[in-house]
Amino acid sequence: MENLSLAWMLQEIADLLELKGENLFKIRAYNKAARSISELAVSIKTLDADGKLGQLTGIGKALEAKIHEYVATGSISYLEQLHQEIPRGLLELLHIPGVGPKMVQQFYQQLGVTSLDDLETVAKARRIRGLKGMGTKTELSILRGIERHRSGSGRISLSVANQVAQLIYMLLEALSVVERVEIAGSIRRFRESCKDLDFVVASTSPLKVIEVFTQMPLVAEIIVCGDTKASVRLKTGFTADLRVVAMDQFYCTLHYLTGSKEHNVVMRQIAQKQGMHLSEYALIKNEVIPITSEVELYKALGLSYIAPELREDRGEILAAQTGKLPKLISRSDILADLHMHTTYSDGIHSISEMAEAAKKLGFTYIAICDHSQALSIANGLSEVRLRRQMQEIKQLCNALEFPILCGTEVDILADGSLDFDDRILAELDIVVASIHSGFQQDKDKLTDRIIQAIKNPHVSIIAHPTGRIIGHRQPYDLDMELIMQAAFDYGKILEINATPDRLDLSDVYARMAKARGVKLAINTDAHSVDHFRHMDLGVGYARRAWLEPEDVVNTWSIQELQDFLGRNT
Ligand code: DGT
Ligand code: CA
Ligand code: CA
Ligand code: ZN
Repeated sequence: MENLSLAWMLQEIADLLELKGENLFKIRAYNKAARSISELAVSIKTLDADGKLGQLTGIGKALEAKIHEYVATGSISYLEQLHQEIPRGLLELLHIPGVGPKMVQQFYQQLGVTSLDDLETVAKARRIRGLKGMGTKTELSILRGIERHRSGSGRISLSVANQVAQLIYMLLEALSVVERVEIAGSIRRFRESCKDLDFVVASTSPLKVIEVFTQMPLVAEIIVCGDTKASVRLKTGFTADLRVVAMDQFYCTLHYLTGSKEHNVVMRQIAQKQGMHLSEYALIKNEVIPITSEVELYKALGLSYIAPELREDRGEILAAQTGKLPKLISRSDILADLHMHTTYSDGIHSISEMAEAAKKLGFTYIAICDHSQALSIANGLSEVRLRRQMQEIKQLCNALEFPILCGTEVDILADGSLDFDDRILAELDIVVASIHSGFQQDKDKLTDRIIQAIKNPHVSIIAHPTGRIIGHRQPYDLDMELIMQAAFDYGKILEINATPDRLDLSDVYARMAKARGVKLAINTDAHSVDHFRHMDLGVGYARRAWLEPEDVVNTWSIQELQDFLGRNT
């Protein structure tokens, strides 16, 4: 709980410093600290108590003092001071494409703009074109940007939504008046981005639950506060909805609020056809039919249980009627993680640290795939360093009694060739290939680059195939039909990269791959031991693609995988 709110505060400091036009290094330091703290597996309180804050990467003396202050007092006086200097509304302006800190300063100082609404007003009043370096074009693009920002690009990534939801869940669960609580909505369905958080609670004292919910420290503003529902805007910027019902309504309400809306509509029709009525609170046939689980609700309608990840009206209801639902993969099916980085390239833990952590988490083997030489910003490996790493991995396998596959994440270069010679690729246990540059090429060129990589006999997996960064970068313009056909023809694996802002392949493409007989890998692409937990996210997301254990190579033993790759050692 502490880690996340601290990370938010540090990020806010970084953003405010940017608005002030402060030194770039200082801003980056706060950015980095926010990121690394949000990814930590241990509580910042524990680290502080053990005097270990200084050992965190990227945390210098000044930051350490502020973290210490936060642990001791729950706030950071420096942040409060910055808030006194800079109006809160200005931060939101930075979300408008093309609007940077310098522009925001001009809007604030010369036009008195302190919010998005203000900015819209001055743009419509044609006052922006009068500012130095700006014109009618700027004005128009700002208006368009504001419109787009408001029309729902404001979705949050699943992993952020889920982290905050878990905090609120724990808080509600701890209340003695709460009989049951569940997270519902798009988070429960593992959608890659979410508009808000949804909670369902069973309680005989709804007012008490609502009081606690609306008074949480995380709440910035109460939007709705009724007898059975509440809606609040959190300090994190997004909203959280709560519904409190009686225990005998809980499962119908949970089902309704889990959605999706499209799934609910079909469910209601199915009920109607059987002379029943399904509402947000109950299933009724003349009188209320008692429902004590979601399994029972589906059964009452003649359906087998449909997992939340499938509830998108993508054929799941027909499958549930005909006994054709997939036997979905689950976290316990996963034996290995096949894509991760170490200190050899841009990871922050050593090979042995990664291996030890993976072993502890129950993985039975891993593959180390550090970056190749072309990716110099990530300290990519030369052939010489890769050879040295291969040696070290061999020794560590024996020392740790834990199988580690020696691999690489080789760059697919702009012309479609690979960043290492076939000669050295042939010596590796596994080769992950991916694009990190030249995204702006046209569709044919990009598709061809990936297909060339697929055709290379040494390549095993194509990593994060479409290159999307959720909320920041659209997928590359690719012909996925051709890519999947090639992957099938050449027996190559496509990755579902479980990095929270990637989730790439998407659920839709992963399902398409399965349908075409292409195998998938779910990999964390971990750059530290803390990232292994993203495997849960990757598996949940893979369930949205209807994947079963047999579709996913991480469920195979090391021998089965090596047989598939044709590299028996
Ligand atoms: P989101 O918030 O956009 O990421 O997606 P959801 O699915 O969490 O949507 P949300 O929070 O608006 O509503 C939660 C669930 O409530 C939704 O999945 C299904 C149910 N629901 C909301 N509005 C309607 C509606 O108009 N009709 C039906 N049948 N269900 C609805
Ligand atoms: Ca929602
Ligand atoms: Ca909602
Ligand atoms: Zn990687």
